[in-house]
Amino acid sequence: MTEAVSSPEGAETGVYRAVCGLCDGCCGISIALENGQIVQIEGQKDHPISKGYICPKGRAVKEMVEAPDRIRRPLKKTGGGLWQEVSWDEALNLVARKLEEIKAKYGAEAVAVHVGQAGVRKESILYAKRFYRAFGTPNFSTAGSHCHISKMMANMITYGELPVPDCLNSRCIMLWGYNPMASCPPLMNNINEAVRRGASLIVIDPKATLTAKRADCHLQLRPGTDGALALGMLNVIIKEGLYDRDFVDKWTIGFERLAKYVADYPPEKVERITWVTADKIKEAARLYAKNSPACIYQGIALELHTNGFQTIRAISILQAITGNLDVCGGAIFVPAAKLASLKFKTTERNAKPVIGQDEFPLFYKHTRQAQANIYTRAIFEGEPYPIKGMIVAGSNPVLTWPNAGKVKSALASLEFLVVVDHFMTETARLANVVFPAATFLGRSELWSTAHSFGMPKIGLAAAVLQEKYNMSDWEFWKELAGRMGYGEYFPWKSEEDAINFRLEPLGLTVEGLKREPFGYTYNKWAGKKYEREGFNTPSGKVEIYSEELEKHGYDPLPVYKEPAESPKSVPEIAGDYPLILTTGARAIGYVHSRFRSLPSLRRLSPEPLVEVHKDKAGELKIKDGETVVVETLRGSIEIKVKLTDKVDPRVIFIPHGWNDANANILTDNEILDPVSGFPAARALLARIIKKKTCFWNK
Ligand SMILES: Nc1nc2c(c(=O)[nH]1)N[C@H]1C(S)=C(S)[C@@H](COP(=O)(O)OP(=O)(O)OC[C@H]3O[C@@H](n4cnc5c(=O)[nH]c(N)nc54)[C@H](O)[C@@H]3O)O[C@H]1N2
Ligand SMILES: Nc1nc2c(c(=O)[nH]1)N[C@H]1C(S)=C(S)[C@@H](COP(=O)(O)OP(=O)(O)OC[C@H]3O[C@@H](n4cnc5c(=O)[nH]c(N)nc54)[C@H](O)[C@@H]3O)O[C@H]1N2
Ligand code: SF4
Ligand SMILES: [Mo]
Repeated sequence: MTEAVSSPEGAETGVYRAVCGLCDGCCGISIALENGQIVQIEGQKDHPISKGYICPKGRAVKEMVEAPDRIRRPLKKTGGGLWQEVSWDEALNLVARKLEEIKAKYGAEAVAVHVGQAGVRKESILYAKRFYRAFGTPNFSTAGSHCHISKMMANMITYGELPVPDCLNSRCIMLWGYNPMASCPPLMNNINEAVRRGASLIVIDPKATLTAKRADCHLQLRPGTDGALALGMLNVIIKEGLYDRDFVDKWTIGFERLAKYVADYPPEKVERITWVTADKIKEAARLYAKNSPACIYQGIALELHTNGFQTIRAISILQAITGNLDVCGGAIFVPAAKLASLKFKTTERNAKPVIGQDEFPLFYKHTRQAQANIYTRAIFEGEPYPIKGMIVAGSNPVLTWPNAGKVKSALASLEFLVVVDHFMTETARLANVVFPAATFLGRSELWSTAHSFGMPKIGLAAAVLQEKYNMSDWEFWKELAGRMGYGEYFPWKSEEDAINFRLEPLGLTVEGLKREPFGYTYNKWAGKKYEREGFNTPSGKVEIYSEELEKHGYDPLPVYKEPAESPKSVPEIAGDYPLILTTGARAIGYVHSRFRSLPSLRRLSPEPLVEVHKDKAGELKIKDGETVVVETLRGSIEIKVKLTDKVDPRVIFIPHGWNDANANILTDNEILDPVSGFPAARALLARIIKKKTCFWNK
């Protein structure tokens, strides 16, 4: 391919630089267009982070853009339940009218706006926020209801920052419930490089993944017992004096109380809880504590538990007391870019509480968002008041939210549902109106490597394609707002106009950023920020003991509680549901529920499979490839068996995002993490039943 340029500037033939928006990897891709059609895609070899790499999803971008099943026109459901193509104007006017009707009848709070994983960290979410504020509902939620925020809250409450692991300068890297080989391959490349340079690798994962096989130390624990494991490691580190005394004395509060608490978690006891041998626990604790600087990646597997928040606190404290905060090679506090806010203050505030505000006050305090996992309660029981309408943009709740059976019937029962997506998803099928969104190649937005790679850089991913029939999410929110009389809140003429406004405090412009294809370094990391400013907590120190938690009725120390569903917490249920189920470990070819219809990606993982240990399969008399029924207290799915020796015989693994075998039929939205409201997607009780075969099939 010839040299890529940064943006098409009206031309539709040429080679253009784009930034892949499908995961946090921010890979640089070169896209060759001929008359507006993609003819070739490849990684940019000169890109400083991705260095020419793109994963199978990046290579499938052409398939995604041109997918025959992509929606190209707004669709309206007719009285007979059939879909009718309508103009953008008609669809937007219809939605504006219906939303006004609901507002007049029940109040603005009866409409919830949800932006899913495809919209978070994108610029267009800022427009979605302006829309919900202008409309007057307090109920705005994001994928943060089940992703990232629990970790963010645990770190913020403990030391006022969400640090980023600085793996390239680290001597010991711990991947805790995190598998970047599938979830962020460019980051795995950096980790591999650090390991080549001599860093030790510790992996904490109930599965012997390929990443785990590369580790110096793999702790194959029982799902959901990470908190106990962290306490066991703290026990060893404190008992053996392997922590940083100066740091602890000067910069922490509550260490003595922690020491007393973890004294009750010796490795031998933790072995009985976690199934990891006491020797392995000691080995990992020593390896980590004696090889500073060391860093810990806190994966989503830690968040998706009923005890996830406190587990992450325990791990955060582990990295604090070993002196690894804000040091090169440790957990660094990366400065955020000072961009102008697109937030506007409304003069009228809706007096109704946000859904989840009373139950999860700290989640609300840290996000100002609704907790989407309990929308079903508002829809079915009118608690605390009814939700009657919803706009869902960039999410597929029927496949991704906990207790999906209930979610599906809740969404189906709404008076009005609007979905903005590329495809007719299982959620879109329930909608009254579906809008065809442009892909990330059809819009302009900022990207940053601050939160993923710890590099304080921002850059511009300029629109590369003109997707004739699809509006970008930005335009959708602006156009809808315009029709509802909120045009004044959307004064920017274009996405780039709004981005220019955002960039002003940095003295940057869209045009300027187009000349910085690898991003602009907006700040320098200086290290040990706390020595200059203290920690951003009420005490100015690392709050091992948190009065803020205590004030809200939560445990002030990072206590371990069994998962709500476990053989130890509910043995009476475990009698009938003896297996431990973990769902949703990432596959490299898919993003959650996306891409099942793209041939090159489908080939990589053609069907959903439940992974079962060979011995357990023998005991249950089930064979490889056999279709079985997996059941939990919520419901059951049919799914094919894959035999493996990579998991413990007591544990089974099911991927999420498949309509054919929806893992979230099995998950729960009743018992949630008490602090964050996160669901327990990674530790539930289940059973496998042999499918009854009709006698003539035998
Ligand atoms: N290809 C791809 N990449 C993605 C995504 C995607 O859908 N597809 N999604 C993106 C998003 S939104 C997120 S949040 C990230 C998540 O990315 P990661 O944080 O890497 O999460 P997973 O790969 O889902 O899970 C990591 C590991 O957790 C293990 N695990 C399961 N249960 C437990 C447990 O109880 N304890 C521990 N310690 N480990 C457990 C699994 O075996 C798995 O190997 O990925 C992002 N990147
Ligand atoms: N059982 C189980 N459930 C889980 C998880 C798990 O590990 N286990 N993980 C959870 C996590 S971490 C997350 S983040 C959530 C994610 O859950 P969701 O937020 O529902 O994410 P997706 O399934 O990726 O749905 C994104 C939708 O947006 C569409 N889309 C893609 N790009 C765009 C765009 O530019 N604009 C618009 N409007 N639409 C677009 C896609 O076609 C897709 O239908 O799932 C959660 N659910
Ligand atoms: S790793 Fe794949 S999905 Fe992630 S940014 Fe790179 S090409 Fe895109
Ligand atoms: Mo996520």
